Amino acid sequence: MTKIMASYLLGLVFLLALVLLSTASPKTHYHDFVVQATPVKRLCNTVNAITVNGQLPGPTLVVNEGDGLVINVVNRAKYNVTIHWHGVRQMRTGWADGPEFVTQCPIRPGESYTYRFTIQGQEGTLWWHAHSSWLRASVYGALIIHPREGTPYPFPKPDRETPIILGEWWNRDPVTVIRQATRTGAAPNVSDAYTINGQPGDLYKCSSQDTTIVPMDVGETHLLRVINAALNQELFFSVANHIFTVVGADASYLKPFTTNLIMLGPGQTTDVLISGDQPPGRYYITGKPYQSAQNAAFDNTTTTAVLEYRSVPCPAKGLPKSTPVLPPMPAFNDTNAVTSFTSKLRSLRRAEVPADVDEDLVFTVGLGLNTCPPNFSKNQCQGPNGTRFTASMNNVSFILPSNWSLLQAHRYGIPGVFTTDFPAKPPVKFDYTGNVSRSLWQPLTGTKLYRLKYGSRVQVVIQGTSIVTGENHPMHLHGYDFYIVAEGFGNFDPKVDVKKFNLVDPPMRNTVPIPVNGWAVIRFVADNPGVWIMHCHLDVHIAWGLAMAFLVEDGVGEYETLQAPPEDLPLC
Ligand SMILES: *[C@@H]1O[C@H](CO)[C@@H](O)[C@H](O)[C@H]1NC(C)=O
Ligand SMILES: *[C@@H]1O[C@H](CO)[C@@H](O)[C@H](O)[C@H]1NC(C)=O
Ligand SMILES: *[C@@H]1O[C@H](CO)[C@@H](O)[C@H](O)[C@H]1NC(C)=O
Ligand SMILES: *[C@@H]1O[C@H](CO)[C@@H](O)[C@H](O)[C@H]1NC(C)=O
Ligand SMILES: *[C@@H]1O[C@H](CO)[C@@H](O)[C@H](O)[C@H]1NC(C)=O
Ligand SMILES: *[C@@H]1O[C@H](CO)[C@@H](O)[C@H](O)[C@H]1NC(C)=O
Ligand SMILES: *[C@@H]1O[C@H](CO)[C@@H](O)[C@H](O)[C@H]1NC(C)=O
Ligand SMILES: *[C@@H]1O[C@H](CO)[C@@H](O)[C@H](O)[C@H]1NC(C)=O
Ligand SMILES: [Cu+2]
Repeated sequence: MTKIMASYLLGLVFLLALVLLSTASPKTHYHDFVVQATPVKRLCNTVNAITVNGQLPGPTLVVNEGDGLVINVVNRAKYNVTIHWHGVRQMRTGWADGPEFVTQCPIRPGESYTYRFTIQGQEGTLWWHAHSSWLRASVYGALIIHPREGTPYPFPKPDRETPIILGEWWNRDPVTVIRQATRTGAAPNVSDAYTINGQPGDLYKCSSQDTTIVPMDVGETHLLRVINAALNQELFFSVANHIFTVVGADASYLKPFTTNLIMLGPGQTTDVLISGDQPPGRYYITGKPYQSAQNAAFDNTTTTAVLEYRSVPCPAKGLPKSTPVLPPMPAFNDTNAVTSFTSKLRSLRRAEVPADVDEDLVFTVGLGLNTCPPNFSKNQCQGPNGTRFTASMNNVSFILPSNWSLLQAHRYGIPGVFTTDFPAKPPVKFDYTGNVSRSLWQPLTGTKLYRLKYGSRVQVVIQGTSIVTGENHPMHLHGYDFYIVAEGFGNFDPKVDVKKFNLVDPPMRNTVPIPVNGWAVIRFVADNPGVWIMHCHLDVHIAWGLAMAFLVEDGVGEYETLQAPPEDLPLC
């Protein structure tokens, strides 16, 4: 009797455990991030780089959709720092978004701040990085979001998954590099290398011993989660002899398609499947620049890792491993290759694009030149012909506040920190991508926000300009994913181009590379109250002012209202 009872009970417990497992409730992940100076050796030099927990790249965060994150950031470095969780929607938790002087004041040396947020409705690959000066050159890592337990991927489960983080390396403290540029008004020094998972690879000096090796088995399917964490460079990415099946970008699923080349702007991620269908061997994984600006200096090098089949026999003792195969790569300025890739992106599912819009905005994005101010010396004006570089959106070069963050100023009603008169349309209409008169090259400066009512349906035509030079700008919006409903070259023409809008299955992203001398149209619903910066993700352009911010008002009730600020939120 008791025996039967016991086995019955055991069965019940087993059943209960099964039920609990299959409906695993969201977890909360706790992490400590210690920001600290760490000696890092690359390219025959040792640099005291700022890292998280002494790692480069920093720790990979792995969560399931629906999970919470609590990350205590302790600043043991000599610089102010903040951390941004790139692409995380931060619904009502703007206090955890991270851009310095936008949603928080910096975490000063010796201080700490705990970021608390939840991942809701996003699956795939995102990442995190410092959002203060140029610290993100070495303060970055992957954020991987699996579906909820028991929920499959919308593609066959890969046998293996590897984050591939493309980075950019200077043989100097990158903060010194941008400070020098800010002082001189010239373009900052270009980097010394690109990296894959922190390593430059075989084509650079003193690097081949530490080249990143990505293992592969014959017959397996391998999910590469590719992230462009470079500061200032859009990058082509390919793997010799292996075709990609693209399945996601910026933590949104895509209709699968095949290609042997992808391009990522800084800030973007792309998930691709590759198959172990090649003769067992060693194949280069490569990242190299896509450079669309004319006559601009850039780091023209190629980073490599090695895809290595595990069945490749080890070479006899003392012999080197075989030289991997290099994939063919496009020219640095092959814009056609970029267009060919981006035009294939389609949301996997039918998109919920707003059919009508309440806000019909047009924002120009581009560079500019300031004439040398009278009180400046010659070495403060080392831009072209004795000018200083600048950049703007709708002719406003964005200045960050320094005594309050925008979100704190908004919350506490502090006057004098920002204005809400960011123009809805370019203040002057001109042939944006033509031969622009020099009288239009110098923008004004300001901390101007654009106010949005809660729930408003927003369309932004982001129009590139050819001022100084046309360039592909990877525009990133915080706090939102948006649909890219169309893009093209030249000046956006509503009469013609509206017909090209894809309102059925446009890709949803958080960063859109605006075609060089062209435009892109995005749509989103303003359902996340707070202050959200939109900026070019080339860090050199942020420093010049290529940014603006939206102020999204609260709606009605708790679920449409920004949460209260955390008690440990830093003050300026
Ligand atoms: C930038 O490059 C120039 C020329 O190579 C060099 O003299 C200067 O020290 C560099 N500056 C920084 C901050 O790396
Ligand atoms: C970049 O390097 C490649 C060789 O790797 C060369 O063919 C090309 O001309 C270079 N481009 C520039 C702009 O320096
Ligand atoms: C790319 O650059 C090369 C010079 O390196 C030039 O000959 C070619 O016209 C450029 N192509 C485009 C599309 O700009
Ligand atoms: C600088 O001046 C030279 C000579 O006058 C001119 O050819 C060039 O276009 C100027 N560059 C810029 C960016 O203004
Ligand atoms: C904040 O700084 C701005 C510009 O530096 C200044 O105009 C404003 O008065 C300051 N606000 C407060 C509250 O200190
Ligand atoms: C651009 O316009 C200026 C005058 O506004 C003219 O001097 C110059 O030749 C033009 N350049 C081109 C390439 O058409
Ligand atoms: C930007 O504003 C400045 C200052 O008012 C003006 O000189 C310039 O022509 C404007 N440029 C554009 C593109 O609107
Ligand atoms: C750090 O940020 C504070 C404002 O919070 C500012 O007063 C201070 O100058 C900054 N320090 C550095 C080194 O930038
Ligand atoms: Cu830019």
